[in-house]
Amino acid sequence: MAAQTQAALHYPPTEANSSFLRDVLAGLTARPKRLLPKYFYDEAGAQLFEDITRLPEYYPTRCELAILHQHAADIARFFPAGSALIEFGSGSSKKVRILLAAAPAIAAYMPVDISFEMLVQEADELRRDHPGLAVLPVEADFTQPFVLPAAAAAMAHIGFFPGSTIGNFEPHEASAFLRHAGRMLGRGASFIIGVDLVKDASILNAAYDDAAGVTARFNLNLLARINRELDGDFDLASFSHHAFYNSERHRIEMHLASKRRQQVRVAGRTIEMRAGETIHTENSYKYTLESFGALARGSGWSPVCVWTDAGGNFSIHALVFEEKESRE
Ligand code: AVJ
Repeated sequence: MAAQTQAALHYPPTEANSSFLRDVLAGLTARPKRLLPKYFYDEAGAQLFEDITRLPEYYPTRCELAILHQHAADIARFFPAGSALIEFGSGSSKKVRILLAAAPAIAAYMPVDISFEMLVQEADELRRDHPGLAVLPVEADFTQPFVLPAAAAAMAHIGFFPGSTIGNFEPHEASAFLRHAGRMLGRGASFIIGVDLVKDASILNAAYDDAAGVTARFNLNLLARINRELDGDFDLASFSHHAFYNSERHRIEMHLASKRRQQVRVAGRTIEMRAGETIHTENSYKYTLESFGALARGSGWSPVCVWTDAGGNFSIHALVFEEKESRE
């Protein structure tokens, strides 16, 4: 407790910084040790992720963009005139631009992201390119409850959650997220979701452990971020990137393994690490078309359409929210 108080004095309370501190200390004192993947995306991490999307081994972004380009008109049938599109974790607006070009009757676009700078910059560019569109950015962590802008309250809502970011949730968390999103978007709302598919382990392993070592740098940047923002002293050279497909659980796991027994200081605390002990930094769940459809149905949504790329590597699902009214 005393160490926490001291840390709070060292790192005065911006709200975002204090939840980062709390989550990091909880994760590094848990067994097994873990860190949350949402913290990968500081400025350096967001840039490294951009680099990942251009790697020859990292197929998801290319496959999803191919689906969006090929089926934009078909997907846009789910966007009624005058409706509002809400994107969860927008980052760069490259993907939504493909949909907006195919759906000129959309009235509002609400990107939800934790990075305020990114939101403001992308919003300015979108307003320039779509003068008739109301661009209403929401600075929020979409893994927590948040409020949509009142300006779009009367419009029909469509959710957009590309990138297979839903794969970062445990399946039960993904289900809870879908149900909450449905209640927020409202009965009759549609949801367009990108979902990476189960495939040969060698393809998955290569996508998360690339030859150029970019994914390793992306993973290690989480320790660098802790050093920068939480007064940590992680020696990055004494950790190695481990990524592998866990076929029983249908997920890629990423870990940072300590090469030796060592002590690390973070925000005034001492963390002990055994040689070979890992910090689990990410799960990226893979679904089949059937298993994702079942997850959606179990969360109040009806799957109505699904598109895949030519190689069957990646999928985009269209869901409609049809949860029965509760009688409580
Ligand atoms: C952005 C979460 C979908 O799981 O493929 C890429 C993140 N991690 N390489 C993914 C990631 C390592 C990515 N998501």
